[in-house]
Amino acid sequence: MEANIVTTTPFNDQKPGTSGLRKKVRTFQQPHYLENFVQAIFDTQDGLVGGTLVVGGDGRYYNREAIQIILRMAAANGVATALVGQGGILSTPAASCIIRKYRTQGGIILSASHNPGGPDEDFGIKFNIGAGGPAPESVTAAIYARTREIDRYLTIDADPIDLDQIGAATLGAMRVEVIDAVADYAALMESLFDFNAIHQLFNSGAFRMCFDAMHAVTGPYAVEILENRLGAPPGTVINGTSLPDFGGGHPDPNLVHAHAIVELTQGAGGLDFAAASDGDGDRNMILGKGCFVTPSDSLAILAANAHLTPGYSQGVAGIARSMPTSQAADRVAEALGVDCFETPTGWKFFGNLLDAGRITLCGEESFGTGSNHVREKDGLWAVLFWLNLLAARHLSVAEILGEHWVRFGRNYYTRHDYEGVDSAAAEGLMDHLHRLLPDLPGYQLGAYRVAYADDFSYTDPIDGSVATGQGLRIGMEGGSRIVFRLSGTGTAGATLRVYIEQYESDPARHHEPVQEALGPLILIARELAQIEARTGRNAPDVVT
Ligand code: VG1
Ligand code: CO
Repeated sequence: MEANIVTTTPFNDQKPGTSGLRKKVRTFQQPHYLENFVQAIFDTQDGLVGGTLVVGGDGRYYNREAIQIILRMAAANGVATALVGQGGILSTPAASCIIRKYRTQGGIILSASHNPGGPDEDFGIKFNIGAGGPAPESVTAAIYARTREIDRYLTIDADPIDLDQIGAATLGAMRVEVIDAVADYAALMESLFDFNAIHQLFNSGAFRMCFDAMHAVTGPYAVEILENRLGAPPGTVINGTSLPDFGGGHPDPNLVHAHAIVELTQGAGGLDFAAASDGDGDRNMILGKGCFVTPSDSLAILAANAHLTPGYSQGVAGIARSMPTSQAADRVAEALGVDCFETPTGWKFFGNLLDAGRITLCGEESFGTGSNHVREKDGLWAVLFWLNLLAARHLSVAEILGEHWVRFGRNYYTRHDYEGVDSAAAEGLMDHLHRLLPDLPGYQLGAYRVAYADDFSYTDPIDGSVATGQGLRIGMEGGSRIVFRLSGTGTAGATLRVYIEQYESDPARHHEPVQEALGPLILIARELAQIEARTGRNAPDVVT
């Protein structure tokens, strides 16, 4: 079948952010908008011609339409085979799993992750490379450069593929295989964790949990793994039906947006364990009875206990965390005698370290944890890891957490987000801080003396690539830190993220309310950045 060559002109706003291109649905629905970006992928990723491409998304509004457009374009561009998740669904970690397992040349994942969905909300697209992970900056830069000069794209005339029936079909000269979206991922999880021990934990009758899929992509994965394979009681997974608008909510597993399960763990009758995942299934929130495990602590705890699980019985080769993530993992790495890497925000920066075998586990403060099993962060994986630990150690979540702090000290940690801030005001605030940086070292801020202040840049230890402008760090003597950055995943205005951390070695002081323990540093951050004067906000929108 002949490809149609469609004339187009560039859009000037197709630069991928922290995790792909995210825009309002209506932006993507403009004529040629999605097509231009997709063609830029095909024009720059030669391996796809004659190769295999994985396609799937988080099921949000416009997912199915986008997949049909992408499949027709893939056929026109000479892709030999497309593997598509049934119903157009693939969680982000499942997509990574499938790209790797079938040794494909890459994948296109349709998701705006934790951002709301629906006709007036967000959509997103990103390209993952053959190793299974998000495209590194060199690739996203090439795709972006291509979008700036694109003048045509290729497609074919063809009827839509039936995405709901598992099986093979042809589209032009391309083979399309609609595959089970869950099976390969579930098999991978079964190979990593002690499913018998977790099964027994559920059977004991003394353990009650809840998993909130937030009406997003993890519903079918969680039902299959937790309820069908591990024997958790039916109803353990709540909000398990994927909906195109996520039921109108923010599919963001944090203390604010997943508040319902926080309440389920409170009080005398509280659940022993609760967890949630986000829109595309790569984030996780971990709760125990009356307690919340910060993602930074979770990474450190998984690393310290990894040897108790079958998949990581050899221990960890190294750990990496994104720069704003607390330094709790660094202490574990030191105790284990392995390297700990500090990378810029975004999972794409972990790929080379994982591929090179330099790290086994990695994580971000933004509810992201993962390992070398795929090349994305993985929500359900983290939940299963915790369940494996609970089953192996016969301790509660709070006991594991408390014991970890006694052994390693506690890194008190919080993130304050100011959302929908005027972009110029946010840039002005960052410029202002930038100008302060050179004078800060040695300066006394309240009870803290500044040890260093810089604009974080990172040189990849494997390929030497350099990423600059990755956030402003102000480090105090003794290890406390304040970090400022602007979000790279939003679709309207700017989001200012302020990350605050303080180390406490004394176990007698490990149980203070977090916002109080960090109160003085929070105040310093607000004043230093002139947040209220510059943004008009006297409090953050989201505190995690
Ligand atoms: C946020 C998080 C970052 C994460 C990214 C993608 O980015 O801070 O840690 O990697 O989202 O996660 P930003 O630039 O908004 O701070 V997801 O689950 O949205 O793909
Ligand atoms: Co996500």
